[in-house]
Amino acid sequence: MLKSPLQIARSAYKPKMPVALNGFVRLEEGEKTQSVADQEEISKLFPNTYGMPIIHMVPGEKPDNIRVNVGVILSGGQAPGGHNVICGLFDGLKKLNPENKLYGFLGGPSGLIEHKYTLLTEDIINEYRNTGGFDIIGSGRTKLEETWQFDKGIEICRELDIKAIVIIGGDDSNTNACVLAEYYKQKNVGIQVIGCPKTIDGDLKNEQIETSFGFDTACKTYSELIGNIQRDANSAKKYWHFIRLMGRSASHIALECALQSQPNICLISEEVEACNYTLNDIVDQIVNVIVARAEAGLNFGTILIPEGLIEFIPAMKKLIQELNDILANNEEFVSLETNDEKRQYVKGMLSPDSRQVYRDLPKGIAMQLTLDRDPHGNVMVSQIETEKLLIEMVAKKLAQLKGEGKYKGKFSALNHFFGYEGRCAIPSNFDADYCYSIGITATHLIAAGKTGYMALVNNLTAPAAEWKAGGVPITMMMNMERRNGKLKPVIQKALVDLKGKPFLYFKAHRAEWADANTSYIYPGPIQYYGPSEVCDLPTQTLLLEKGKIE
Ligand code: FBP
Repeated sequence: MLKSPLQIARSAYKPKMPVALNGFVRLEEGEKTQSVADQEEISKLFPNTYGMPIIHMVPGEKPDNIRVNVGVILSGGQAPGGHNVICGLFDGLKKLNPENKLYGFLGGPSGLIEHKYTLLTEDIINEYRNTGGFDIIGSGRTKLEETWQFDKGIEICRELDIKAIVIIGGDDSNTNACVLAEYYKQKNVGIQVIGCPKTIDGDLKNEQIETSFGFDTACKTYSELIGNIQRDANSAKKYWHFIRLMGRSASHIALECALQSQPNICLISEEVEACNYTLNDIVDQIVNVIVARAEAGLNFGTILIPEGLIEFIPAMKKLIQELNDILANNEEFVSLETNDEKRQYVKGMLSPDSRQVYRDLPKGIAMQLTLDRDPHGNVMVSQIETEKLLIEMVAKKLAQLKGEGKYKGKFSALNHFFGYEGRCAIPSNFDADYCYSIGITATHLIAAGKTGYMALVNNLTAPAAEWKAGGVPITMMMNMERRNGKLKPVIQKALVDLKGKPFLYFKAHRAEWADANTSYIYPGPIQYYGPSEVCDLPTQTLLLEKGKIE
């Protein structure tokens, strides 16, 4: 594989690890656990994996000969550090017994069902240490939810003598991991399933899981780009930059980037929903800042827009919910040939309020909401160009104000979308260290015979040596939610907490960032070498949440 000088240097980087993971571990079990909500339903659906205790790992002795083959799956969107989870798994397994084998299922969960796999060797692993991307085995979004799929998994595990499957994924993929673990335990087939918390979106977190991996690197990458744009804006002083940021649902990425770069405006979807804002309210808020800055002679600025915004505007949310219910397994809809027929069909089925909202949307956006769903039934928000929609609406409103003599500035806007630019970046030290530790932790859970657990590494604002490792039962994170028109057990998504410190810090400062000549911060690129306070810094979100900064 061709490598840049930085990649060559990074292959030799030795991830820092919690002291407890340097040698072998002993598992200490805490109290029995409960799901975050809907305990009765979840406990009935997961009779074999519900209520297990949280696990803490402390230094211990080498366990007796653990001979175990493991299969690993990368699931969902790429996130920096995924390769290091696999490297940690590989090293951990070989340390337990050099005969242990690690198989990678290719192309995501479908690799398990279709029996597409590769044996991961030392040479392959060494090529991928501390690199971004998921290309070592590829990823995919196939949903594991049907028993025939689980049974295909049993077949291949028997053939390869695999005793444990590790699923590296976000909330949906770890929900699958939990369902699979329950099924295999119920069938008593001797296959353990362990999950690992991945997603750049940062929404797979809770009291135990402090952050998902990849969030750190992705936010630092986007913040560098936002900082560069801000410096350009402040130099040329002629453009308003509308920057949409990835994050399917929650606004953690937008918020973290705002904390790192201090833009003039950052929209937070969760606030939009809580305040019941309409699209017009949002446009008015943006226009107010643009007009105020124009009065001070500042016809430029930056606006961060979370990718999931559209789904959080209450009227849009209702519309999407209705669309999901109408479209779920709807063969009549699928049989319609043209987009116009589909639009007419959908319109006829919507409630009067939602029909009005649907009618008012630009055709392209209405069609995106109608047609594109991922395998989990989610609207593919990364395809919806909210930043362009907002530019159009803001320009219209400003033109109207100009006509009324209430705005004398010049509005020239540029749109950007940062998503794929950050998902495969070379992992920051934080993600490289965190992911490797997650991989090692997963091997210890496997060695101890655990199933239905997510590998846990926390205390992440301390130096890596002081991080703590363990496991958390996946059922503990679950609640019942409506998906594809049906109530399903799923891991509860962590949205931005409007009472949480990161949002409150942002709220306390945003007026000053909006008005000022410039409050911009230019974070610059991720640093891989140099002083620890520059290279190992966790996100502002984590530092604020843990009270490390005020
Ligand atoms: P995961 O939740 O699977 O980690 O994916 C996150 C994400 O990057 C979202 O931010 C984005 O909306 C989505 O994936 C894009 O999906 P795709 O890669 O299929 O375009």
